[in-house]
Amino acid sequence: TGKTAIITGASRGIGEATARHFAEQGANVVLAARSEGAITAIADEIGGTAIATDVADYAAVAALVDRTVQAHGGLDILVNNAGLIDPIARLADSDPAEWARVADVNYKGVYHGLRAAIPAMLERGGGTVINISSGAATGALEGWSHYCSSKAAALSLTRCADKEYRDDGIRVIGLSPGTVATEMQREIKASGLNPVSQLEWEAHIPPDWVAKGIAYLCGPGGDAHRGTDFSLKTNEGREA
Ligand code: NJP
Repeated sequence: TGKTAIITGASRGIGEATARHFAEQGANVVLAARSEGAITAIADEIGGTAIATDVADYAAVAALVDRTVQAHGGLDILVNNAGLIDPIARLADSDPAEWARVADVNYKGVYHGLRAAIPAMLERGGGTVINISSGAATGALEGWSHYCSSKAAALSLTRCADKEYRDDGIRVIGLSPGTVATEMQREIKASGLNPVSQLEWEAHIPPDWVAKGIAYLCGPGGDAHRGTDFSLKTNEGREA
């Protein structure tokens, strides 16, 4: 209650569910994504603020943090949730620009968030950064080289950042959500590759469960998981 939180990738899926849950808990919620219409509509509904942001653009992420600090007097929580997997393709079929774009969002986007938020959190005397990770960070799936390697790099950032700021009251925690019922799973299924893409919709975790996991990590429960990936599982006990 009363905390200020930025959630990236808040236009749909896990990010939207997290924005809604945080608002219900009484946080000042700042929604960031590229789809300005979508985040504005959600922000109007939940009493939050929408700031159109491409996380691949550092200047945009820095402006997002600055505007949040100006509006709310500080920043307590950053959820680096924005991510993409499309297009899924085996290495020899991949397009170099599209491959690099996934790294720009899933990996560099997390760095941009950390780089912009940490000074504001130091000013505040502490804070929590949640990086939405994946079982793919430590796994290998056909056609997912861009996604697995970008999530592995982001997990390394989680570890490094938590270590650097451990004594400054800033916690950096990863969360691997398992397979979640969002647009991303529709894209995975459409690719036709890998057993994980054959799952029925009902086998996926509802996005609001993930939102509650994120809220748990932002409270005292997160202390035990800093610098690591906290893993949610599907209701069949399967990891992503
Ligand atoms: O995906 P989806 P999820 N700048 O496609 C935004 C991870 N994860 O909710 O910009 C800013 O419904 C995009 O907004 P827009 C996954 O890797 C998932 O499932 O308007 N935002 C949208 O709001 C990701 O890190 C599963 O297009 C950008 C959001 O990202 C996180 O969970 C499993 C952006 C994507 O919404 C949320 O994914 C797992 C940019 N450049 C990890 N590019 C799963 N679903 O099963 C995209 O292990 N966005």
